[in-house]
Order: sequence, then C-alpha cells, then structure tokens
Amino acid sequence: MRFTLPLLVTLLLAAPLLAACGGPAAVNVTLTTYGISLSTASVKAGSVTFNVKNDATDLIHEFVVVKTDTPADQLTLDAEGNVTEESLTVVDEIEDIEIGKGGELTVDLAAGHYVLICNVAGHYKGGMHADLTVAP
Ligand SMILES: [Cu+2]
Repeated sequence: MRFTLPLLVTLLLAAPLLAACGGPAAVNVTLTTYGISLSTASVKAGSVTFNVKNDATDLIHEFVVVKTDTPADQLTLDAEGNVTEESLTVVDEIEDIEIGKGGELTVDLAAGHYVLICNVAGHYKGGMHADLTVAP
C-alpha cells in the first residue's frame, strides 16, 4: 500500500487530535490499610476502567462504586458504623480483593458525583472512601 504525500501529511496532522480524544478513561486505585487513593479525582463521562490494587499487607478489601451527591466521608452508617449499601445507588463492585492482588472493573458512568469505598466491616470508618467527579 502506497501513501500519497497529501494523505501522509493529513495522517500526521490528525494523529495528535486522535491522541487528544483518548480512549476510555482509566483510574488507578490503590487500597492500603484503611486508605484508598486514586490516580485522578476527575474523569470524563463514558466508559471508565478502574484498575484496583490491594497494597495492604494485612487486609482483604473490596471496591464499591457508588453514585451519590453526598461527600465521600458523609455516607449514612448503620449501628456498626458500616455504610448501608441498600440505601445507595451501587453502580458495581469488586468483592474480596486479596492482599497483593488486584482487579479491574469497567463501568459506564454518567456525569455526576461518585464515591468509591471499601465496605468491609470497619474499613469505611477507618478512612476507606474517596470522591470521584465525572465530568460531562
Ligand atoms: Cu477495606
């Protein structure tokens, strides 16, 4: 296949534009002992992939994506201090992420505010929550 010069120039000019559009958004999530940190606090709406890694040396974690306007540290808790997931819009989750292991979760997110938590007993209260903004 032979490219003509104008076609080559067009392709070269278009490459940065295509790169700028990017593929699906990705968020790297690191779970530690009572901590959850994100590689970014904001992504574009659409397909979002969470690459989750449990870096704790002593705890199994889970990863729950919740759609809510409530700030991450102000979710409603039950008597034991755990988040009542039944009262929330849970988008999806990865359960039982072993120590040193990871998981991948791809979800379609509309614009809005989301909260990412680990709701293993006591872990939310311990600080395992993070806000995520999905921009239109
Ligand atoms: Cu946890």
